[in-house]
Amino acid sequence: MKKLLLTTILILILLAGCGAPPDCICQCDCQQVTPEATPATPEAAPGISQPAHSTPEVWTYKHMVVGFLQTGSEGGWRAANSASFRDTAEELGITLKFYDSTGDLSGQERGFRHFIADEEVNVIVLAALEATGWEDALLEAKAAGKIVILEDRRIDASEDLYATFIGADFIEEGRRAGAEMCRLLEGMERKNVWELVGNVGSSAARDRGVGFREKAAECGIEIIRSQTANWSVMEGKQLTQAWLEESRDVQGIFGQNDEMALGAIEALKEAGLNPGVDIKTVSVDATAGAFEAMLAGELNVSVECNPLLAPQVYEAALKALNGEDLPKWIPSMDAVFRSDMPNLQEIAEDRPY
Ligand code: GYE
Repeated sequence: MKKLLLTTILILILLAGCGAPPDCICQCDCQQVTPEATPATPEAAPGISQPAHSTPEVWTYKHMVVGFLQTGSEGGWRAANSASFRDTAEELGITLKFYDSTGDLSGQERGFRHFIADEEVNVIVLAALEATGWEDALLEAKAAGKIVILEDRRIDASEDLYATFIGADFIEEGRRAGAEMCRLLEGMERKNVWELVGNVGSSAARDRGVGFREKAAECGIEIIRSQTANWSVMEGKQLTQAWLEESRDVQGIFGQNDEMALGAIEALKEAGLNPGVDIKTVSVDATAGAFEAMLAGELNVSVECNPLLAPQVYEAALKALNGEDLPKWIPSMDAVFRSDMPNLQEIAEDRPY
């Protein structure tokens, strides 16, 4: 208890002094983790890792110590996702060790191995920055008896290396965005579309692109520009400005997330164009910023990707700790929102993010 108090005070001083990343603030049982701090390596018994205290007959949320590897803090969706894990852990009395990967893949892999070595941790939750290269780390986690759950982003690894994936069908999201763009460009002679892509290598960026192209091909859409803007407003704006300098022969812009589409909208307005009218705009996430732009008529459609995944993740983790088999995919619930929906204002007011 005295050690915990000292650690908490120390972290608070550090946070106050050095402007630590804003992504993890100490709240009960939520500890900021850095890979440098190497924990003592335990004798990992076969099966589930032995926490400091003995293994309970029946696991409850109070026994759960979750090592969570977040991608970083790249916008509204990510902030809502991080808050979902912190707030739900607090509600359920789960100990959450939060690792902010700050967009750095090698740091995320180090953080993952940090949690494998941490004897207290019995569940590792991963939002993978990139889809490939996780087999070895997953094998090590399995050997150490850790339950591994993927949230938000899929990875290219054999399903028996993790308990389950909880998140959206990104290909389906891409199809929905494509179908909406087809509807918006219906009857138009030219259907040139620019695509603002998420971070290269992520399943979200790869799969949304696949789904969008599937639908685009059905209605004669030409994707004449496609490049990463790393999920960011600024890069979305800069890329659109650069493309506008080359040509204005574009009828639609697809932002693989709200932030990049909002950046494109700013660029269109500064170029004297009318986003949502002259050029149709479609995005994915449906965060508060997207609703604002839809209510202003500048964004035509946002395909929802629900960030509030923590309750499903913790529920699945508890089942896994108690030896229950889980389906390999637990889908999140999503919808599609359009600027011409009559009750859009009401919906926007009720949204938690
Ligand atoms: O669309 C984007 C975030 O993985 C679903 O990552 C997530 C994506 C989301 O940066 O806004």
